[in-house]
Amino acid sequence: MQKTALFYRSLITANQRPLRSVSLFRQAKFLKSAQALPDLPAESQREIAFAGRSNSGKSSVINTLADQRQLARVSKTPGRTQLINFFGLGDGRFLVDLPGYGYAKVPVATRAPWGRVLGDYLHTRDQLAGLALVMDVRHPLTKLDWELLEWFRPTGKPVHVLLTKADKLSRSAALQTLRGVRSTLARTSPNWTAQLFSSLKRTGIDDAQAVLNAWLAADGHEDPDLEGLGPT
Ligand SMILES: Nc1nc2c(ncn2[C@@H]2O[C@H](COP(=O)(O)OP(=O)(O)OP(=O)(O)O)[C@@H](O)[C@H]2O)c(=O)[nH]1
Ligand SMILES: [Mg+2]
Repeated sequence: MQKTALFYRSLITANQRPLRSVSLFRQAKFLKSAQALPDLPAESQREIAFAGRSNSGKSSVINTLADQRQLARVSKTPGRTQLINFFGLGDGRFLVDLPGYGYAKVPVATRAPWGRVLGDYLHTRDQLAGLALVMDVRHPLTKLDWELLEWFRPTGKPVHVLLTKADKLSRSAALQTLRGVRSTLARTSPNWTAQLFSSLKRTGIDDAQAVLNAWLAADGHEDPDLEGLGPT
């Protein structure tokens, strides 16, 4: 009798337990690469874009969040991601891997149109819920990062800075950088936040997913699947 009661209680607990945020990102599947704004998928209802300098680690962040090794293409050669790559999470939600900026060896003729497409995407894409801005923790807030932030600011949408490759610094140096970046961002906009991340060491995943999940919950309503997943 007692065993039966325990069995039913375990069922209820399992039902009430919120889905781990990780399950949403694990569903990521490549949908398409877009070269221009008309190519953007119309079926997207809500998406998060990953921007940042070339080689900062954007594609690696997406792979780490999705817990998949080769979802987004990672390379030692800067400028690898050259198209706007869409990864579906189901239910009209997407992660978007953007081409990196600041890679000087890309010929200007190639860079200029990309600048335009990216700029227009960031300004006009209604479905874009927020921007995950990836920076190498050793080189945060470069001039080009500020140009992007200033470009994005008029949208009023949130920005979450992922200071990645945190494994390259000692813990105390990384934390010192984080404190500096946070206070600089807070002086500029109340909805710009930052955290440490490492794709190599798989650190910062829970914090990043909590922020991104909240953005993906449609229209600011709490997604019932994601309840209780506040920042850790
Ligand atoms: N040590 C360390 N290396 C990393 C980390 N994340 C990425 N890298 C390395 O940094 C390089 C660039 O990573 P990508 O993820 O391809 O960077 P990206 O920003 O997508 O680059 P582009 O698409 O060229 O703009 C690769 O050699 C990765 O293995 C990290 O957290 N720690
Ligand atoms: Mg990339």
